[in-house]
Amino acid sequence: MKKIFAFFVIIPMILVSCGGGNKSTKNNKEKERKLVNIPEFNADSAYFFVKKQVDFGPRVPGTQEHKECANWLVEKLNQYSDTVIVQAFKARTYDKVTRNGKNIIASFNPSYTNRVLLMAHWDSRPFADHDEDETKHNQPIDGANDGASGVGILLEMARMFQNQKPDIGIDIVLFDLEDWGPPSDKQIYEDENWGLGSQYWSKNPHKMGYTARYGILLDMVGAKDPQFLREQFSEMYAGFVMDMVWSYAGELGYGAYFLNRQGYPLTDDHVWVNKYANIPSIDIIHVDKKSGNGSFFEHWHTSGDTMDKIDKNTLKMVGHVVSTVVYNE
Ligand code: AHN
Ligand code: ZN
Repeated sequence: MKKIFAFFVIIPMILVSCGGGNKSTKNNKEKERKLVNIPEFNADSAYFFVKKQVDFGPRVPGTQEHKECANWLVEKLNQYSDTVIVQAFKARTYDKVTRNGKNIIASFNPSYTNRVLLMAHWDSRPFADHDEDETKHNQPIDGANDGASGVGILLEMARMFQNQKPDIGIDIVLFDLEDWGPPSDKQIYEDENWGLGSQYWSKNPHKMGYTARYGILLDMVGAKDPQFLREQFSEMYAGFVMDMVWSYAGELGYGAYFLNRQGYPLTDDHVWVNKYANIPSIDIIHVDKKSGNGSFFEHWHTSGDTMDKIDKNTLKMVGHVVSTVVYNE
């Protein structure tokens, strides 16, 4: 009886440990090794980069604050990356005024063909048209979350890449003139009035024939307890990127923020990158049904989008997820 027991219990155990079980351990180890080896994303540093932008004042195209911030962004990116290209362009806003913009592109391993694109917008909105105080509707916003948060995370990632080069090519593109869409009370909404810098870059990339395997856009990624839903255009154009990023987020323990729920379709910079540059790209963007504006984070396009709304834990989480994606390539 004992011998029979040994045959039925021990033999299958040996088979399992020599077969499939072994293989999955090896895969896990390989995965773990990379996950462990990635440098830690420094949220204090990212926070400082967000604050530095906000301290210039609203980065409204055409202003001195905008110019000074551009100079600083170029200086930092020159310090961290292999090449920086400033792409100056002209674009017509909804009010039929032609304005000057600057897209800022920093590249790592510029000769590699295997590339990933990381994006954010660095301009801030000229009007707080969603403020409950109407007298503020014509004032520009600080855009601590709407703009500066994504840029701050990408600057910190650039600093990481300098310390530890990823095995792939990376391009960080900071778009200008994202946020000069018409004020909401004008009721002349058109998708084409948003994302003027990304429309320009997507039709005229900084390098002829430029492409990347996929892109990730960060927009409003710094407020406390964010809700990142599976935005619909991202799902449509770049489902595999969505699946990959959301599954890393889940694995890293952030499933309560990177929700596996369908979000609205949102016209943001990634739409133009998908449409015109044909690079499958997703948008990580904070949407919140509870907010007064019905969709985005609470202080969206108000005078309240200030530094005190920025939470280091959120910067840390998003930086951790995106850097994990990049270093596992
Ligand atoms: C919409 O209002 C649908 N898109 C604007 C995207 C945006 C503005 N992101 C930040 N500011
Ligand atoms: Zn905005």
